[in-house]
Amino acid sequence: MNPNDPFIKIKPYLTTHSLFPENQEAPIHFLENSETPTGLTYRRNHFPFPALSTKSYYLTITGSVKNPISIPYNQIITMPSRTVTSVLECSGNKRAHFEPKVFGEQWNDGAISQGTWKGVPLFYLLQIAGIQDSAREVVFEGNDSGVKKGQHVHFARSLPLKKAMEHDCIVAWEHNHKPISSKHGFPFRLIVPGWYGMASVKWLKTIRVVDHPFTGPFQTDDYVYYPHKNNNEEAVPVTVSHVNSIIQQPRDRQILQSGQHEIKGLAWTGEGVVTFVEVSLDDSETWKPANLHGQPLQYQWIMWSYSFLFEKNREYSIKVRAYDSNGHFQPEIAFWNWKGYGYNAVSQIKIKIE
Ligand SMILES: Nc1nc2c(c(=O)[nH]1)N[C@H]1C(S)=C(S)[C@@H](COP(=O)(O)O)O[C@H]1N2
Ligand SMILES: [Mo]
Repeated sequence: MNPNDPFIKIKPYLTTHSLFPENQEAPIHFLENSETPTGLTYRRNHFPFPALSTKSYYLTITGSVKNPISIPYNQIITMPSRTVTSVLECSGNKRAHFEPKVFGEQWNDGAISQGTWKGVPLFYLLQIAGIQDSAREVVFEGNDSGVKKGQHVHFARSLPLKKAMEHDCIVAWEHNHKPISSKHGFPFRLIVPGWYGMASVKWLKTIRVVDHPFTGPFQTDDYVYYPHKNNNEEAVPVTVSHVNSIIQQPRDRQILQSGQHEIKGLAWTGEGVVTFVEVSLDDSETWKPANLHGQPLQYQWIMWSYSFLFEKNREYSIKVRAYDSNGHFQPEIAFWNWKGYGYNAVSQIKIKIE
């Protein structure tokens, strides 16, 4: 069998954690600098997939607004649009690396993908409905539902009004230049670039403006950093994605021949842009700058690489950390919280040279 034969397809797949609901990781070690193909985009779900059709689909905007409205699908997709290419990372990404370990989906490094989303800015829809002066937050309700802590609930999340009015928050109907696929939120999905994935509500059906803080279970129970093991004091909501990176090549515990090898991977951040990435081959004693491939762009990951001459009969630990334009960088030890969100410690692998 010739692996270069164009009729033999050799390609990466998703890694399955659960099927009902579906939770699968992207093959992050094999993703390119560009858009993640839809079929390789990670999947993170709390409930079974809803079955929806565009024929009678309306998006409702209600609550503390002057003109509550329901807008049909066909009308929404003719509205002024904005296109954003953005990383979407689950706040539980890399949870499996926490020490001490925490309960929850044991994501490794692949609960993240990059995609291009097209939709109408949320502020445009909110202006049509007319926000009342008492408004504080905007609640987004998905069409999927199930039982959570003994109660039947829909997946729902809120944004502070100020965040909701930012121009890059969109109600998308296209993903990677096609109608959003059924698993990723068809027909409408909120996209909040720069925030962890839970903010980007799939299968959006209702936008409700409220004059009080929203307290649904996915807002005040899940997606909260609880820094203490035995109590819920000093809780902070999960919002912006932390600066982070991954080493794609070599793979952890790989055995290589001596000589020059390229270390490469991706780096990203939620707010601002990645400014530089550095590599250490001596357990954090000295750090050398990696090459960044291209210009860092807001919301997008950037490829980095570093070439090194590896000596025979040795083991190497390779560490990588990214910095962003807001002065944030990956810490040696991640901020531990008992629900296991926002892991972004220095990326680290070990390799052996024969
Ligand atoms: N309606 C709805 N929206 C949702 C979710 C969900 O379960 N239901 N999961 C959230 C979480 S936690 C993440 S990380 C992303 C995952 O998006 P994806 O499956 O398209 O990658 O969607 C978010 N939006
Ligand atoms: Mo998530």
